[in-house]
Parts: sequence; structure tokens; C-alpha cells
Amino acid sequence: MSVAAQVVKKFINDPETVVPEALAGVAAAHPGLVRVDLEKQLVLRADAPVAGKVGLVSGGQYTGQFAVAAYEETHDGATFIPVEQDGGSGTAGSHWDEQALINELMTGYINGDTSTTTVNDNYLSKFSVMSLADLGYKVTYSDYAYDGTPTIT
Ligand SMILES: [Ca+2]
Ligand SMILES: [Ca+2]
Repeated sequence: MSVAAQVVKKFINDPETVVPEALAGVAAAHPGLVRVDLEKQLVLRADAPVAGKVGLVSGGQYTGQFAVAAYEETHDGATFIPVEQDGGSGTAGSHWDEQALINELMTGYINGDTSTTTVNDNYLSKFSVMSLADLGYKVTYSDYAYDGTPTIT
């Protein structure tokens, strides 16, 4: 059995403009639903901001209001949380950016040697917890530290 050569047809725009063109296409296709910020490469609800609703993730920026407010506490002036753009489909666009947030638990990769210790340097941040509020969950958050010595009272 022979395998015929596959002819792959592609239409590729200029790499420098393909993302803005794609975003403009989304805006043109759904003008009543979304609007596009081409400079920041964001697609937003047409009626945004809506209190308690998630900001869309696009171009590597998470803009949910509760998580961003928590993130800003430790990252002065931040208006978004960087989202991973590297890795496979389960990582890119789904996790916080590894290069920016390294040991935060919701980055795409666990850091360090976790085989010999019960506590490692990875941590769950307040902004990850508060991202649940962006999704509409009730969140009660208070600062709590665990140093590897559980105390049960
Ligand atoms: Ca990255
Ligand atoms: Ca990590």
C-alpha cells in the first residue's frame, strides 16, 4: 500500500498581524456580544464590566476583578494576572504563567523536589482562591500559614 503525498493547503497571514486580525474577526462576527481591545489583545463582553462576572482571558491576561484585586496586593499597579502561553492544550491558556509566578500552585508545573518533604515551596495564592469568586462561588478567605507541623485542636 502506498501513501500518497499529502498536499497541505494553508493560508497564513503575516505573523505580526494574525492575532489582531483574528480578534477583529471575532468582534465583527459577534458585535452584540463582544468588543475587542486590539492594543491589549482582549475580547470583552459587549456590556462589560458586569459586577461579579469573569473577564475573558485572551492574549495571556486574566482580568477577573476579585482575583486581580488580590493579585494587585502583591503586584503594585497590576491590572491583570499573566496566563501561561506555553505548553500543551492543558497548560497554555489554562494556568498562571510559570515564568511569572513560578511556585504558585496553579501554574502549569509543580516546582522543586516534593518526594522527600511533605511541605514544599509551592503555595496556593490568595488570587487563585479569589478567582473562584470571579466564577461566582462564595469565598471566605483569611490568611493562614502551614509550616508542615499540623496542629489539630
Ligand atoms: Ca510561560
Ligand atoms: Ca510552577
